[in-house]
Amino acid sequence: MREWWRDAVIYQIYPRSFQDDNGDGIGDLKGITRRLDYVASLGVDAIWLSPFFTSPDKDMGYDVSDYTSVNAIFGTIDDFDALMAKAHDLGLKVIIDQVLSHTSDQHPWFIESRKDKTNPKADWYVWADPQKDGTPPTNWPSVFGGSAWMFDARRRQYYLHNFLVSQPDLNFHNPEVIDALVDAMRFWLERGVDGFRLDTVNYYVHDKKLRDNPASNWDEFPGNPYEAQTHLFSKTQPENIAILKRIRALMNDFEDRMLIGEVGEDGLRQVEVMGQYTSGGDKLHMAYSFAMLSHDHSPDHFRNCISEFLNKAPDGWPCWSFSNHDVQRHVTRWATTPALQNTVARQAINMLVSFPGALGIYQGEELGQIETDIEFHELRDLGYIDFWPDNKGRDGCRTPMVWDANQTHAGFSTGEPWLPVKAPQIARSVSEQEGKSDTVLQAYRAALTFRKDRNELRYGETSFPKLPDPLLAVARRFEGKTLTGVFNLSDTEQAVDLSGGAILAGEKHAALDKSRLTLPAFGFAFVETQDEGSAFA
Ligand code: TEU
Ligand code: CA
Repeated sequence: MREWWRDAVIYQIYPRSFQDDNGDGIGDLKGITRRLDYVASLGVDAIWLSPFFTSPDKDMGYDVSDYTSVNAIFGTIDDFDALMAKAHDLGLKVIIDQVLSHTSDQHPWFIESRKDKTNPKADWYVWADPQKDGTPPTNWPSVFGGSAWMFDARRRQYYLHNFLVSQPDLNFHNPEVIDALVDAMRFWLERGVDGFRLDTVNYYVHDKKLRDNPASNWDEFPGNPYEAQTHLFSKTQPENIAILKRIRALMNDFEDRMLIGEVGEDGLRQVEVMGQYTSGGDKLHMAYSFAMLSHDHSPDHFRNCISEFLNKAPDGWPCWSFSNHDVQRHVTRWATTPALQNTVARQAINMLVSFPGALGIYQGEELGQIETDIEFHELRDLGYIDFWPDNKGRDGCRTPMVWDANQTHAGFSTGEPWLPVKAPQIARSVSEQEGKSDTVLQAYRAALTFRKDRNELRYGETSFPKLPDPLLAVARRFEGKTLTGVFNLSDTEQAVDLSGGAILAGEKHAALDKSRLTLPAFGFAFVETQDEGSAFA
């Protein structure tokens, strides 16, 4: 039998915003446990929990100050065990986030490391002397803007932080660091977690020689900006492979566990690194793609993301998703008018289930949730504060789940929620959709059931019959049958002629008259054909 993760649908839970149980306005583990029946009812296979570890929450848990304890605002380790037991009872696998690339500056390791140059943890982080003129050791940029180096007055050295200043990077050239991280991971494996999502897995190792990244005018790589990306010295170094193998060996000591690495790279470099990290069966099981988190909603884009991966990494494995806690919600990104938001949401899940590999769903997208407008006084995510208001940070996709439109704060909390619960979001509550046909929630359940029922979508070989823009066709062929998803990625009606013998299957937002398939704005349909037959005339 095929491993469980290969075609798993993974539901991402952002603990702060899922369900508050004790009324302090912040979601918690008990709250999640309470809502797991709902999660299972969607037909997903696994949950991925964003970090719930002890943390000062400068980056909302992605700045860990103790890898093996539960942040008191989320509950206790007993609450976690109870959550996992309930999830397993419901047949849900539990994947937890591991933020290994950096710690919080409040982690005891860093507090010790920064004391002087000789303490036992002195080399656990990436310390380097200033250049002669006092400037940072390299030109490496932080993802959140500015230099990736911060000067520390006490050591009179710079330390590396690829993200916030309060997220110092661990030194993966030091074997003691890797041992300590492996121990922390073993702790959770022994507790029974089914897998890890490895945060920023391509940032673990930096260039030991501290060479500058090439200039951003790409002069060295004429005509090919993607080529230039391979020469960044701040991330994705060759030594990373050995570390992934070490972590994989740990996983192999346990049964049926899985590693999914978050690979954030630009352009074609994305599929290349995803392939490198998942091929060979001795590194990551799969890689979480950033490619479809973008504004690009063109047929070419989706076709390229997938076919590039299949071509470049035939034995690698992808996980696709459209939304997560770092990006604007896809309905907001892709709907051309508010009236089409639900239509886009319905099309999106049907498109997602047509893709080969594992799939990720971000809490609330099954409601067709849209980005929340955030005012400055409501801002909590400080990552992009230097860019306000051009970049309003990531709070707009992190506002609480809306359960019941008739309860205070839509049933998320009896207290004041840490991020606002606003009317446009409340209108999409579970209570407004549950039990009704013609809702986004119903479309999600139907699409996930369809994927479970149809081996073509789970195991089928993938090809992309060429249709004129703005139509996308994704064909999945298995044991003599082909299911072809057809998607109109525009807000104007499109039509296509089906071949003789083609029939429609599953949900649709389209009309068939004789052989003519008409797809309204953001419409879709699945076409079933036998043998080698093409779906289109
Ligand atoms: O996000 C990683 C992230 O933001 C980068 O991968 C970035 O988008 C990319 O490299 C651009 O090229 C993860 C978490 O999901 C996020 O919430 C955290 O803030 C971040 O790591 C730091 O831990
Ligand atoms: Ca709480």
